[in-house]
Order: sequence, then C-alpha cells, then structure tokens
Amino acid sequence: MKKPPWHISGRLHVTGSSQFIGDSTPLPGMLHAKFLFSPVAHARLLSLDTSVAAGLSGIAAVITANDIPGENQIGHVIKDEPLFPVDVIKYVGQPLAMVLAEDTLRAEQAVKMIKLKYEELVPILEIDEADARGEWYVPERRIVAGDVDTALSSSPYVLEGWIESPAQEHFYMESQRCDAIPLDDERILLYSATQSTMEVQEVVSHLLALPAHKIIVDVPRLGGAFGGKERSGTIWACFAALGTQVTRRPVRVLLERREDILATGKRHPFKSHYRIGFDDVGRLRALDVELLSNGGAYADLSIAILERAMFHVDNAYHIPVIRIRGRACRTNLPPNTAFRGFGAPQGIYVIERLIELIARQLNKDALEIRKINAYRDGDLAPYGQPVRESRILDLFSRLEQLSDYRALRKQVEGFNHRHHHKKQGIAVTPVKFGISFTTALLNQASALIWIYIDGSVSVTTGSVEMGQEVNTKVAVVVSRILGIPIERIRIESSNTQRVGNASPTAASTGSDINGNAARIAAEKLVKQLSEPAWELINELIKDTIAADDHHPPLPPDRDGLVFADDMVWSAAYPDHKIKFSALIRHAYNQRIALAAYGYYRTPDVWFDRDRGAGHPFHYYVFGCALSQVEVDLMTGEHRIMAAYIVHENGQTLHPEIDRGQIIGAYIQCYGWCAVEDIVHDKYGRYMALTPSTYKIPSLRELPDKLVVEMVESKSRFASVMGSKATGEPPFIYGLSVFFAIENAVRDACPDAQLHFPAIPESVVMALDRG
Ligand code: LUZ
Ligand code: MOS
Repeated sequence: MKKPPWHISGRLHVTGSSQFIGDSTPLPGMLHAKFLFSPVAHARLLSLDTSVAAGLSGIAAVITANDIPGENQIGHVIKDEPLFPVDVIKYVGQPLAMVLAEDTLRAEQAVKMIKLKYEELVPILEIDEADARGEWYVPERRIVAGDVDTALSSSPYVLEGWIESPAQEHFYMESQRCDAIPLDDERILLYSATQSTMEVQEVVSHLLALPAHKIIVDVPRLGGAFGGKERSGTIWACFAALGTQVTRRPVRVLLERREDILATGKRHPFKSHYRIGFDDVGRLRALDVELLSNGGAYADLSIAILERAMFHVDNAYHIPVIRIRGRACRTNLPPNTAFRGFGAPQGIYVIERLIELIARQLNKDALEIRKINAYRDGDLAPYGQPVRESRILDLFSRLEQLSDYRALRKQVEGFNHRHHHKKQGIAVTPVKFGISFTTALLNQASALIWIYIDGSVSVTTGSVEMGQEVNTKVAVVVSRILGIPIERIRIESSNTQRVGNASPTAASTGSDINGNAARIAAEKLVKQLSEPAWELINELIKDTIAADDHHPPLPPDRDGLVFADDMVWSAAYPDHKIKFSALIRHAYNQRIALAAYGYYRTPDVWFDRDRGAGHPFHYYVFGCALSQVEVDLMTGEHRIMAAYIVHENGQTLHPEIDRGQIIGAYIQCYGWCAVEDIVHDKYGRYMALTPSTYKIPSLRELPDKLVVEMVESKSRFASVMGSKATGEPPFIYGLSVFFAIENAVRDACPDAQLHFPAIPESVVMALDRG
C-alpha cells in the first residue's frame, strides 16, 4: 500500500462530530434514571419503601426487584449476581432501586425520598481475610510442571515472600450508559455502551423473559472501554431495558463520573506468595507461586482473569519446574472485572519483581538474568504449549542497540555518583503475551458485507469500535481483498440483527477474529463476482482480438482475476481492466448475490482446566521496553526521561494505529504502577471519585524521549494477513517505569523495597524505612 492507510474516525473525532451513546437530544417522552446506591458494603436488606418517592411529581416509576418479569440474575459465567439484591447488600454503590423521571434533577430528589432500612454486617474487604475464610467462587486452580518441592530443595538459592499489586480504575472517557427504546411487538432497542452485544442481549432477554430476537443491541462506538465494558456495561443495559419494559417509554441510563467510579469494578488487586529457586548465575530452577485475587462481591470474570494471570506468571522466562496455584477471593467491593491485560499484568509483575530481587541478591545486571532465562524457540510453557518463534533474545539485542544500553548504564551510574538528592534508574521489561480468549469457545467471529449497486460497501462485524480503530483495520482487510479504496467502505455499528452471537471485543483479538471473518466474507464476494467479471473482461478482450489476431487464446480458468486499484482484470491480460463499479452494476443486472457472510474460528486453541494443560493461545506477541527515570529523593517525584520500546507485530495492517496502541498501553500501565492511587476506606468506599483526586497520566507525563520501534516479522502463527494483535501486550512495557524508579531509590538506599504504585509517597516511605 503506497499512501498511509486512512483512519476512519480521525476526521470525525478531531472535528467533534463522532456520535456517542447518550450524546443525542433525549427522545420525546424519554425518562432519565437515577439510582439509590448502597451506602454500605455488607448488610441485611430489611425494607425498601419507595411509596413517597413514587408519588412525587415528574416521577414515572420507581423500580425494584419486584418489577423484574424474568430472572433477577445478571451473572454470565457464574450465575451469582442479582440485578437488585433482595436479601443481602454486598458492596458500596450496589444499585438498590432505580427512579425514572422526566429529568435527572427530579430523579435525584426522588432517590433521596426512598426509605432504606438495613442491618449492617461486617464486610470482608481484603484478600487475606477472604482467603482465610475460604471465600472463593470456585476451588483453587492449578498448573503444575515437575516436582517443585524437590527442585526447590536442591536449588542453591531460594527466596520466599509476598508480592502485592493494587486495583486500577478504568477511567474510560465515556461513563457507563445505555439508551433503551421501545419498539412494537414487545421489542426493545438498546444503544448499549458494551464490548459484548451478545452478552447484553442474552442477559437482558433472561431478565425480561423475552426471546433474544426481541432484544436488539446496537453499539455505534464507545468512548473507551479498556475491559471496563466487557461485562460492566451489562448491568446498566439491564436497568435501561427493564425501565423501558415497565414504562414502554425510552429510558436513558447515564452515570456521572463519581457514580461510575463508586459503583463499578476495577482491575483486580493481587497478593501472591512465592518461593523461587535459582543458581549462582541466576538461572531459574523452580517457582512455587500462589496467586490470590480480590474479586469483589460477585464472580464476574474473576475466574478467567485469574487464569490469565496464571498463564502469564512465567512471562518471557522458561522456568523448568513450576507450580502455579490460583484462588479468586470474594469480598465486599464492587465486582472487579476485565481491565486491559486481564490478569496478565498482575501475574507478570510477580516474576519481573522476582528477577529484580534475584539480580540484587547476585549483584548482577537484571538484564543478564532476563537473558539467561528467556524462552528459546520451542521451550514449553508451564501449561505445555510450545513457545514457538520466541524472539525475546533478538528483541533484547535490538533494545540494547536502540538505547545504547551500556553507555546509558554508565551515564546513569555517573549521574548517581555526582548527585545525592536526585537519582536516576533504568529497567528493562520484556513481554510474551498469549493471544486468544482462554475460554476457547469465544474464539469465533462473524462478518456481513453488502456491496450496494453504486459500488460502495457496508461491513458489519461483531467487533465494537472503542477508539482502538478495529474499524479501520477491518476496512484495510476488505479494501485489500476487493481492491477498492478504504473511503468506499463503511464499517457499521455492531448490531445483533446484522451480526449475532458476537464474542466480546476483548483479549486483543478484535481485529484478528473479526478481520478474518471479514476477509472470508470478502473472499466469497470475489468468488461470486468472478463470473460477471469474466464476462465483462471477455468482451473487452474479444474486441482486442478482433483487432489483433496474434493474440494468444483465452486461458480457460477464471481464477487469475486481480481485484486492485478499484479495477478488475485478468492476470493474463493486464491491459484490459474493468472498473469495480461497472462490475457491480453488471453483476446486479445478471442477478448475482452482492452480499456475503463470513465466519471464522481460531484454529488449535484448547485448554483442559482439570489437567491444567493445553494449547490456549493461537500465538504469542513478543517485545521489550526500557525506561529511564529521574527521581527527586526529597519529594519522591519522578520524571520519565526516556522510554525505548521494541515491539514485534508481524505484518501490521496499520502502523500508526499500532503505534498509538503501544504508546497508550505503556502510559496506561505507567499510570497503574507509578501515578494512580486507588484507595478504599475501612467501610469499603472508594475514596477518590473524581479526576482531581484520582490522578491518571496525561500528556504532561509522557516520557521526554519516546522511541517506539515496530519489528516486522513473518510468523507462521500470525493472524489476519500476517498481522499480530496489539491491544494488550504493550501494557506490560509500563512496568519498566516501576522498576526504574525502584532502581533509582536503591542507589540511595540499597535495601529499599518500593511499595506499588511508585507514587511520591511510596518513594519517601521506602527511603524512610531503608
Ligand atoms: N476476556 C475473556 C478477555 O473472556 N477471556 C480472555 O482470555 C480475555 N483476555 C484478555 C481480555 N479479555
Ligand atoms: Mo479486555 S481486558 O476487554 O480485552
């Protein structure tokens, strides 16, 4: 492709004309929802008197569990979550009743008039306590390779301890929301801010006791999601749908920021116990690790997230003997949920921290330890899948060149020698990220393509556009196969009527599986069009042959057609081209189908949970990053001076979009490990509910120098058109900032152990203790 590919949403976003759910002027008769959120984390619900509230003027309805015609159940994987709790309240912010009013002000006033009586119970908020009481959604999960006790007892060195990582607020720009619109025949149309149209349709239909085909879910685009709408959008869609079913009026559910942060789940905090054995060069002998997560009040996706943490605790390192145990713990916090990385960052943080500890113990450069242990091609991951095409070592070399690693280390040492109140630090973090839903059945996707009679094209896939520009990537695929410019292709909203049973747009697989489904549909269209194309080309060639009888005879097969440059021609006769639009008109006249459906399922993915073994991933994405920081020891503040990222991404469909994903992911993880500070009090209430108190990184926190190098590769296991996924893997690079800060602090105080996140307070406390 000569010119850089088009970015479908760019112009719309930049001019502020892209439309989001809840942006539109309210429909006539539309009702606005406000909620009574639980003020307590754990309580017996005694009574809920809504009569005064319901009698106020402008109030259309006050809705509680009694109004649900179907099942009061919104759990999806594990059915443990009521829409409205009926006996026990389980977290602060849990919706207990919904007011529907003509405007939000009156709705808010009515919420205050609901009389709630409860009897407080003691909440469980922390992992330790939940684990000690056996509060797990499912029994412990295990992945075991070899005899870890024997291997540890014969290891020259063994370290043992605990490692913790905190929650993280998604802070998508667009809060949770859903518009519900009543249609005839009991149908309801939902404009839902969800990554999963199928889940919303399925859960709402159970709740309302309607068949799925009466619930239509449409997602035009989302203002960010990051996993926070993989499941968490469902509950708000349920409220909107229920409100519409009860009132037969349009309903708008739209959370304010403080409501959103209060009531929605976050990234899972983890607390992990480890015993790790290694030899005197730093080669890993054995790891025994228990990963415990804080899942919140209901299971949500906690089991899958724990599983992905278990799958990634090895990160880029071959650990010959390993035992991984995982327990997801039930607590009285909002149900924690998917967040970019889906447990992998929490698992990877454990092994990366251990590598740093080992390097310190042996007084070696941590990068050397990382190299010694890096996966070689074909090494087996703990769950038995061979790590094919491991590029870790090559990528390390490239990163060393790019950052001039040796000189940089010298320079940092020199700086630290000269300065006492300021210290610099560097750290390298690699990633090996498994691509595929670990729940194998989710690895399927569909696409529907229409070519209209003017030659313009409409494409629907199951994927949800949330700023990651999956739409542009799908359009690139279709454009290459039909040989038409991207400008002629429209990627439509995700809609259950056009593409049903769609997996969530998640697990970094959006472009892989939906792009492949679109590819298959477009390839079918090329086949369908070959007969009419051949007819037109034949006519052209016949005319030429009449004028030139030296021309060779026509080849009999029709497979040599080329669709490119908005034209179609036969490879044997490159001088005789027909226009794509002329072909479409002709095909229509010849009564040829101008639509196609494509279906894709990822090959070779499976996992046996009982044995803890299988082949859960179609392939891996590899990369590494180096961060250099400067820390002010007086204030604890830091600055990222430089970041170098080397990222392997196959044959990219769109380098600029990938670059945006890589940088955004790095910064988002940086936020988790060194900027954001999520705190709940002893009553289970999140303390920071606004952007002024919950600080996320902004443009000002970008590294002073940021170098991203994308390494092209030809992989036997890559996905659509040789490309590789980019959504989540680069999140891991941000961890290098945490370790760089810790290394800077250690220069002043060699035994300092930095608390995660590396916010100024942590730095100062580490120095105080050290
Ligand atoms: N969602 C899911 C995910 O259901 N399964 C996964 O493996 C996954 N991985 C990353 C993000 N979302
Ligand atoms: Mo996800 S954490 O929605 O891929």
